[in-house]
Amino acid sequence: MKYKFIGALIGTAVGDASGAPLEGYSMDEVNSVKGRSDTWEMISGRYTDDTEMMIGVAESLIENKGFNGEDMALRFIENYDPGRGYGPGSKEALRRITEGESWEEASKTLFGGKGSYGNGAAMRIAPVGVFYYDDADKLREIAYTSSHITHSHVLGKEGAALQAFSIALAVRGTEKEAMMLELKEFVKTVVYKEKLSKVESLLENGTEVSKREVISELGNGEAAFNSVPTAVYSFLRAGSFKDAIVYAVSLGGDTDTIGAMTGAISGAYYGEGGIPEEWEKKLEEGKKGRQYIRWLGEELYQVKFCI
Ligand code: F2R
Ligand code: MG
Ligand code: MG
Repeated sequence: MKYKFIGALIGTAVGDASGAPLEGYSMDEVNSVKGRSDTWEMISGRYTDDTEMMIGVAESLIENKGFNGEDMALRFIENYDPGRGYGPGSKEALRRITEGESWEEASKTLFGGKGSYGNGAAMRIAPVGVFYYDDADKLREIAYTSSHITHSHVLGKEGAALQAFSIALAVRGTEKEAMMLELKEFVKTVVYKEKLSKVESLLENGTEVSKREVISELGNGEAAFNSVPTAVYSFLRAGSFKDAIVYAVSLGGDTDTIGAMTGAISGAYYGEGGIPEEWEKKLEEGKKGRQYIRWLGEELYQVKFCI
């Protein structure tokens, strides 16, 4: 179980770093840069906003032994490094909180008052998925409220909850074949129900499915509903952590984020031992690098089971 907690966090960072140099590339551009999928390696170990925000979520859950919105928002602000490539909505929400707005209010005014449905809440959710893996209602509540710091649109929050619940099922060791049914029962919005039905049909068609069809049916963009189902599909169709990440990144588009989310689910499912050692070792070191992320996974496990 401990290695599943660590796996989800390190998996986020490895998936993020694997996709980061290719973010925004089309599928054809990715494949011309990376070549044959069986020879893929990580180009760089530098992570982006996806992992930096995930670190903030983990730090806050550990320190508070559960969710504390004000503290989590402060962690995001303390860790914020613009060089990691943040989405404009998240940047604006954090700026507003820095200037004194409450974490409950700051995200509500974004995008003409509709709030963000970007994937920025889902990409950072791994610590919530592992910490609340055994309680689906609590997991949904904390996924929604932690998302709200930057993402107040229901589709942004629901994307984060779907991603967190996928991670929870992976922690529980649910058979892949049984996951689809659980996920379809879990989601509440029509948009995600329809996307999960598409995931199911694509899986039924097995290896016949082209990447172009996957991109057209599920998406590969920055909206949560165009990337969380794609990560779930990338995990479910693959037989290993490595295959899942290589496939997710090969679709192009929001490669770091689809990589991070696929890595979180796969890391929780296979455990840290399923992550290629050379990929994990390539992750950046430094103050909040590889060793620190591993430590956060261990601490989350300690807080969950040993305190
Ligand atoms: N920002 C980036 N990548 C671009 C820069 C990378 C470059 N390499 C660099 O280093 O500078 N990546 C990160 O952003 C994505 C997560 O975004 P988040 O946090 O959800 O931000 P935001 O702005 O809230 O949402 C993203 C976009 O979605 C559209 N959108 C969201 N809500 C909308 C609404 N209600 N109506 C219309 N559009 C909406 C907008 O286009 C948002 O900008 C990740 O990829 C992460 O890696
Ligand atoms: Mg990113
Ligand atoms: Mg991204």
